[in-house]
Amino acid sequence: MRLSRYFLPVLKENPSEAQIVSHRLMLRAGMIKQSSAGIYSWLPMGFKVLRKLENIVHEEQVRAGHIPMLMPTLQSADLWRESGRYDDYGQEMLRIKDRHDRDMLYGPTNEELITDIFRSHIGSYKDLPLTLYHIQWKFRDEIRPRFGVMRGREFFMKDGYNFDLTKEDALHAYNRHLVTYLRTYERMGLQAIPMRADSGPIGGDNTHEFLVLADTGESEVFYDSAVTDLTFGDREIDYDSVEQCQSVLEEFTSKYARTDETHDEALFNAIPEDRRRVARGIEVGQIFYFGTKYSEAMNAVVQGPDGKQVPVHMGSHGIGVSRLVGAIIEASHDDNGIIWPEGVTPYHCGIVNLKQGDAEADAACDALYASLTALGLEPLYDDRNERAGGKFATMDLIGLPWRITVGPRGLKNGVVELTSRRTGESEELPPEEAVKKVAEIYAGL
Ligand code: 5CA
Repeated sequence: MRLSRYFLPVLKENPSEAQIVSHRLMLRAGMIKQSSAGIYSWLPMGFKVLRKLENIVHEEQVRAGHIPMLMPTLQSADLWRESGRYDDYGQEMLRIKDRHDRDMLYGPTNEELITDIFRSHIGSYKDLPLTLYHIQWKFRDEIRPRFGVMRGREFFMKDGYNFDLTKEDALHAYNRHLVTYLRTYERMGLQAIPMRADSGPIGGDNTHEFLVLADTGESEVFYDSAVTDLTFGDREIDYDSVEQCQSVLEEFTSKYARTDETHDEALFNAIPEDRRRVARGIEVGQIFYFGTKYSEAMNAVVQGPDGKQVPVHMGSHGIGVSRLVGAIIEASHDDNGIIWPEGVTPYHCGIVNLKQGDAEADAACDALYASLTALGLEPLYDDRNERAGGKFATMDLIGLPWRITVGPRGLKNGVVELTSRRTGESEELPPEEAVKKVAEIYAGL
C-alpha cells in the first residue's frame, strides 16, 4: 500500500476523551472512529488488524477440529424465553420490536440460538462430539462503555459451543479450548493467563477467564508469579488426546491465579510471600462448562447408546476479538506509539522515502516494494511529499515492527537502513539484504 493512496487519518493531538493508552493510540493512529457511545467504525488500519486477529482465531479453532459457521446478530426473543434468560439478562440486552410487534434482540451471546440449531438437526449420540463456532458482532448495552474498544457496546467476539454425550467428553472439550486459547494468544504476542473466575449470566461452575496483565485492566487479579513463567511455545498437541489436553490444563491452572470474584485469601496466603502478586488484568476470553443448563431448558436431547434420550452436555467459549486489539496495544507500545507484534501487524514493513521525487530514491523504493510484495509480504510505503521527521513520527505512531529507510546518501553507498520499531536499532545493508532479512523474520508466521 502506498500511503499517498491510503486512508490513514492520523491525529496530531491527543484526543481528550481517551483515558487509556490503547484508546488514545487507536484514535491517533486512525484505526477507529467513535460513532456513538461504545460503538465504533473500524477505519482501514484498524480493520486490517481486526481481520488479522480474526484469522488467527479461525486457524487455531479449525486446527482443533472446531467448525466455523455464522449466526445472525438479531435474534428472536422466543428462544430466550425458553431458556429463561430473556428476563434474567436485564438491561444489558438491547431489545427491539419488528414491524409485526414481535420481540427481537441484538444478540449478546448465542447459547440459545446454537442450541436451537442443534436440537433441530441432531438426535443421536453418533453425531457427537460436535463443536461449532462463529465470529460475529455482539451487542451489550453496557452501563459504562469506556476505554474505546475495550468495553464497547458493539464488539466482535468469537463464541464456540461444544455438544457432548457425557460430562467427561464435555470436560475434554473444555480442556481442548483452553489449549487453543493459549496458542491463539501467544500467536498474537500476548501472555494471557487462565484464571479461575465467576460464570455470571452464562452459568455453570467450571470457568476460566484469560487475563492479560496490564495496569489499565478492569479486573483485579491475584496470582502466584510462577504462572508467568509458563509458555505453550511450539509444542505439538493431539487435540483428540484426553491425556494431553488434560495435562496442559493442569500445567496452566494448578498454580494460584484468580480474579477478585473467586479470590480466596487463605489459599493466596499459602503461596510463598515473594511470589504473591496483586495486579490488574484485561479479560480477553472466557471458557465455560455448564452441563445441561440449556439443553434441559430447551429440550436438546440425543439418543444415547442404550436407546435412552439424554440432554447433551455443553460449554461455551468466547474470545473478545475487538477487545484484543486494545489489549495488544496496552501490552506493546512506547511513548511514540504502537509496537505491533509481528504476528498481528497490519503491514509487515514500512518503507520511508527520505527524498520523494529524487529519481534514484523513488526507483529504489519502488524496487523494495516490488520485492517485498513478490515474497508475499505487505509493505506500507510512505511516498508522500513530507519531511523526514513527519514520516518517522507517523511510522512510529502506527507501529509497524520494521522500517526500511531509503535516502540518496545511503544509496550512493549501495545501502538502505533497516530499523526495528521495538529496539530502535538500525543497520545499514544493501536493499536486497534488507528484503531477505524482513522475509526471514516473517517466515513461518
Ligand atoms: N457465551 C460466552 C462464551 S462464548 C460469553 O459470552 N462469554 S463472555 O461474556 O465472557 O464474553 C467473551 C469475551 O468477550 C470476554 O472474555 C471479553 O474478552 C469479550 N467482551 C465481553 N464484553 C465485552 C465488551 N463490552 N466489549 C468488548 N469485549 C467484550
